[in-house]
Amino acid sequence: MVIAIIGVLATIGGIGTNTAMEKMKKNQAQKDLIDLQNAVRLYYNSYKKYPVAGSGADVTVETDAAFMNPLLGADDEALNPKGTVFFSGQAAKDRGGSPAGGVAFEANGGGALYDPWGNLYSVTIDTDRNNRITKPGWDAEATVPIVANQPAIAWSPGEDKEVDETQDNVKSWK
Ligand SMILES: [Ca+2]
Ligand SMILES: [Ca+2]
Repeated sequence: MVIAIIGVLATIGGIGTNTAMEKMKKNQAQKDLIDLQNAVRLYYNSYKKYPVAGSGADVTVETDAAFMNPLLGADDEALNPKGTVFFSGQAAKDRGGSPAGGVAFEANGGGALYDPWGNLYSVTIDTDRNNRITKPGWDAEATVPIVANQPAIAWSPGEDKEVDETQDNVKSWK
């Protein structure tokens, strides 16, 4: 009887911990998204351009090392000659051999940024500079399809790693 009760309590405790853990991960992802947005804004203020090349329309990239290096202040003569740190992320943790929850730092001080579930974030940047960014197609509940007056928007596909399964996606906009 006592063992059975302990078992039940342990199960309830386990569920509670998982929910709290998941909430912490969502909060971390939300913070990363806002920090990314701010990093792009600070970069623009510093260099009067965006760290990605425009192509006539807004550009969407993932937070791989190529995109993150100039924001992290990694050695990059072309895109960040001042070496300014625009995004200061924590180091990624090792989740079963894959990085998650931070920057997988490389020797040059740069590296890819992973969300708490091991995905790269996606970022759309206002490279056509019209102060409007179209929300991604998966955000079907959006009544207003445009984000105005932001240099960038960003999102994560969430725990299920599927952007088309939207219920757990995390996004920088309302
Ligand atoms: Ca735009
Ligand atoms: Ca998802």
